[in-house]
Amino acid sequence: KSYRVAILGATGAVGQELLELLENRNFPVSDLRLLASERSAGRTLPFQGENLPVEAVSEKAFENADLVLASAGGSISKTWAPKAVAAGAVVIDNSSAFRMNPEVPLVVPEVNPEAAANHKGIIANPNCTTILMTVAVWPLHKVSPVQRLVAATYQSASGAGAKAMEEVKIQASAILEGKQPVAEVFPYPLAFNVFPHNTPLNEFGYCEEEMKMVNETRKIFGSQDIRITATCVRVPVLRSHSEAINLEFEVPFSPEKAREVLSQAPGVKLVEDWKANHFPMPIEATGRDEVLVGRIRQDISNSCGLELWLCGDQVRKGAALNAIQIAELLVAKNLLKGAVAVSH
Ligand code: 2RA
Repeated sequence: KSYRVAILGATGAVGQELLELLENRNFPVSDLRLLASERSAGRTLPFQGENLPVEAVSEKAFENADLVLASAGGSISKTWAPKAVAAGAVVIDNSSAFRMNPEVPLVVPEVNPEAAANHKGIIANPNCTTILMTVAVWPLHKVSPVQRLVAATYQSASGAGAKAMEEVKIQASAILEGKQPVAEVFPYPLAFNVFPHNTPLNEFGYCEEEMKMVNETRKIFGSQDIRITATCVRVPVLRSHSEAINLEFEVPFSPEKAREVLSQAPGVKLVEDWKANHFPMPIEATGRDEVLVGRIRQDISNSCGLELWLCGDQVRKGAALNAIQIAELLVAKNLLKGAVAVSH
């Protein structure tokens, strides 16, 4: 079987990664449409040795589509995802638009693949920080339920889009050349700087990015009583997020046991060279499918606490790869409506 696929937001950092992964993972595509804003229409992007045209999104574009991979922001998804579903497609949406909708499964294939079967046309891809963290924490949670989770994130510029990745390079060279202080030009100067994630704050002083980790993790784990707090920070790294995670269990969870569990966990690569003091670094996570986990150690302030450090490619496993893996799950379970049975 092969499928008619549309990528909504094809020219963005995640959209281009989706295109690359569809090709590299030999996803069974019979027809591919690249959709973006009017502004980007007319460009071409490479796929399977051809240069495919980027079209402006329209109702017509979803006709006969079996699968839509959307990564164009929440308002675009709110406008177009229901239309694509009405046209008979399944939409895997990378925006936050539908993630907390009880009708919409929020899926990390290594954690809750079974949730995908309940889709009613839309499946939501979790936020990148949530995906990376749940891939590493779920295997431990299955052994001993996590009571409390404290996350501190070190988020790459890619999370703010391709433009932000360019800006940090411009800022860095401006600083190195001694030009006008970047703080006078950019509201959130990132080169040689960090800043608390600048999404809107709630009445408790938590930003939306932090509340995504709290709320999405509870939905994915199916556990509303796990206590979670997060501090999300943007750092001058290009493409991979890092996270310091502190876990509290009901009973002690030894680092050795955690190491044994994580060394066999899907989507996880244990990176720990204690002698060389070498542990995951974002620059080593970039371009990889796995979440790199290391520096697993007893929390010395809490006998039931465990500390770990992780790095993961925000554009890949943090967004595009997770969405493609959900699509592969749908194909494997024949959950893609209207699949075109094309015999080769
Ligand atoms: C960020 N998680 O890194 C957001 C992007 N999806 O800002």
